[in-house]
This record gives sequence, C-alpha cells and structure tokens, in this order.
Amino acid sequence: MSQTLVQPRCWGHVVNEVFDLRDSSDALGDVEELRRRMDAEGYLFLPGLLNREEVLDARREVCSRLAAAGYLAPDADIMEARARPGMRYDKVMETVANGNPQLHSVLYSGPMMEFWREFLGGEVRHFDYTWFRTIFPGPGTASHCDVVYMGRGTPRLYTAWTPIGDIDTELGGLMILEGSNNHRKLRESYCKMDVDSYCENREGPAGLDAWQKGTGGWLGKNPNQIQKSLGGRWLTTPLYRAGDVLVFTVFTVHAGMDNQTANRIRLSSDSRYQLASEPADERWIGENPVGHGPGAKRGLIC
Ligand SMILES: O=C(O)CCC(=O)C(=O)O
Repeated sequence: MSQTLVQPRCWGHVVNEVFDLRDSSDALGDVEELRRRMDAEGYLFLPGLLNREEVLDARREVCSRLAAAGYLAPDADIMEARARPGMRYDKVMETVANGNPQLHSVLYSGPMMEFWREFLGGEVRHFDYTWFRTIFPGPGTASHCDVVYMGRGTPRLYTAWTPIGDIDTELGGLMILEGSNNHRKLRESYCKMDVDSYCENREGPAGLDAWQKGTGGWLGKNPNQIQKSLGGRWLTTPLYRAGDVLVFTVFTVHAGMDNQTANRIRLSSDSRYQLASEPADERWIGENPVGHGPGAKRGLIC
C-alpha cells in the first residue's frame, strides 16, 4: 500500500500485506467494464462519486446527535467526533441513522442511486434498514461476507460502504479480499449460511443459530489466516475521503480495520441495493424491519 505511518490491524493482528484498491472512476459511464471489474475483483472503489459537502452535512447531523446523547468530548469541535473519555460504545446505532434526512439523501438519492440504476440496469430498491457504524477506539469488524446476514432475497445484492468523513489508516476503514467473491468452496460452504436459521430437528450446536453459537457469522478474526487459506490480496486505501464510496458484492470477503486512534470515532454507513423487480430479504424491508430480532429466526429440517 502507498506509504502510511500506521500499520493496518484487524482484531489486534497486524495485516501482513495490504495493497491499494483500484480506482474505478475511469470506468464510470462504461457499465460493461464496471460489471466486468465487479465480477472479477468483487468490488469497485469510486473516489469522489458523492458530493463531499452533502456527506459532510450528513456527518454534522450524526455528530450533533452523538453530542446530544453525550458520546462526544464537550471541549472539541463536534465535527472531529472525539469520544468523551470513558465512552466505548461501538454498536450500529439506529439513533443516528433513522430519520436522518441528510444521511438518507446521500445514500438514497442523487449520484448514489444514479450509479446503481445504471450498474443494475433497471429500477432499484435499497433496503429500508440503514447500517451505521460508530467505531470507537478498539477492534473493528472481523472478516465476513454480507450474504450470511441478508441472503434471503436475490443474490444480486450489493453493499455501498460510505465513509461519513475522512478516514485514515489510524482510524481504520474497510479492507476487501480481492476476488474472494469467486472462491468456489467459500460460496458452497460458508456463504450458504443464514445467521438466523437453525436446525429444529437437531440437538447440540446444529440446533443453534450463529448468534447462539457465538460466531455471529464471522469467518474469523485473523485476516492473515483468512488470506492464506482463501488466497487473494487484502486491499484498502491510506485515506478514504468524504465523497468516496466502496461498493462490493455480498459474496466478497471484507473486514473493518481496528480504530487505533486515542479518541476519534470512525463514522461510516453501509447500505444495500438491488433490482426492484427481484426478491428482497424481508428482514430489512418495511417501516420497522425485524433485522436479526426474534421475528427473523427460521427453523429448518436438516
Ligand atoms: O465499517 C465496518 O467496520 C464494517 C462494515 C461492513 O462490514 C460492511 O459494510 O458490510
């Protein structure tokens, strides 16, 4: 990767080798080439696709809500998103994403939706549920594929990871395992998992869903082991800027790097898009999506 002073880490593991994401802005307007790259490499990195000022407006709204809820240091500019000492809350926070018009405008209108309409070639639906990450100093998100969390609808479903502010390597950001979407064995094993399903006719671990088993759908915490076993290269960029988007397939292995700062909070969103004409995973649709709650559990005979 281009020079950076901080070594990328994931769950405490220094990532042995990290390379730069390919910038696919040059292919915007050539949908066949965009689709070819997505199929071959599992992702498209589109720096500056979005309007930077609009993304920063969304950040301002998120930060005001975090400040009002007491998460931010009172003596710093809220736009810096510095955590109040002792605060360590790093869950997806619906409170900052729900009913946030600035954020929804960035994710669900303008250049983002225009991109998806062109890429998918028809009318697009986005999931109603918006994931929002407020990653405090500490571990990021371990390696996984999104399909295990949202695979009950079309497999032609895509994620947009959107930094809500500038994100350097110290703050973390996303890593993609290049070409992992084409790993046949992974597609036939791990990618068949549905984290909310369990075998209702089986005793022991098979009778538990992924949450009860404690794996939560993760492939593993050590990115070096995962790379060794699946092949490919871990890719990221030394600086994600507000306005950039990283889009990828639900079969692409990715991970959120650790936040190695003393007190800055990493703000990003991940949102999902598909053709409106194809079936959608019901857990993420509607005014109050059930998500991974009790309404999502599915007992199978297996
Ligand atoms: O931002 C992160 O830490 C993880 C994001 C993620 O897993 C996703 O976009 O699917």
